[in-house]
Amino acid sequence: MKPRLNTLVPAAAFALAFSGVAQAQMIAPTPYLSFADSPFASDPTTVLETFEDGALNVPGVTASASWFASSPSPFSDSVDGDDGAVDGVTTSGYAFYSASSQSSVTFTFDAQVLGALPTKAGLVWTDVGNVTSGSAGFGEVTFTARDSNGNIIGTTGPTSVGDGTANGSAAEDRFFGVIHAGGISSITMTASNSTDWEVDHLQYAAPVPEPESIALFAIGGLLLAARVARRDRRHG
Ligand SMILES: [Ca+2]
Ligand SMILES: [Ca+2]
Ligand SMILES: [Ca+2]
Repeated sequence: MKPRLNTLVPAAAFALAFSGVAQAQMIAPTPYLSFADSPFASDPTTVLETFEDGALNVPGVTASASWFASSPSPFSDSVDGDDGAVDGVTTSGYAFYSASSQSSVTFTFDAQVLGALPTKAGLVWTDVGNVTSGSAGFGEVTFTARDSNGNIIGTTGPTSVGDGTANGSAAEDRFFGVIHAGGISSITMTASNSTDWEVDHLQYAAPVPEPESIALFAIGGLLLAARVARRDRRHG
């Protein structure tokens, strides 16, 4: 029997309308000295990568090539609190470094591993050193989030960042984030004038969907399809 395409299309339209209800909320850059400064700190499902074990290894996320966790050094610029003290000292922690070659970093989330795409995601910009234009130690960064189809759902910036020094410093550090109920497949930070910069505190939350909301969603789609099928029988 031929599938009744005309009954399936309205159900798909319903699903699209439903998922489109929630717009992405971009979180303006905010000062950040420890995880307590995160807008996601009060959400117990938030997963935090501090890079303090020298690797990106929290579940369900991969980074674009070449970036690596940089060891503590005078040029490493971790989130301040990662060494156990919010004291202005940032060089005894790990950050995630552009390898002197990358102007952009993308973190891609795996819905299979996480159970669902995250609905919250963010990271902290911590430093810029050498630049390709402008003044050393000052950068321009843009933060972008994408949905499950890879479409851009929001952009923050370009935002001016930096304090003029490649050495570790805390007051310049900024959190960038996004909230999107429909799911976030990736976040990207791009520096328009540098391949010598660092980020830290990648974080995301992928709450398990509530069973009743899934059931309601499915029932809604089925009811609509059934109504259209009845109408088709009457008019067909
Ligand atoms: Ca510190
Ligand atoms: Ca760190
Ligand atoms: Ca810094």
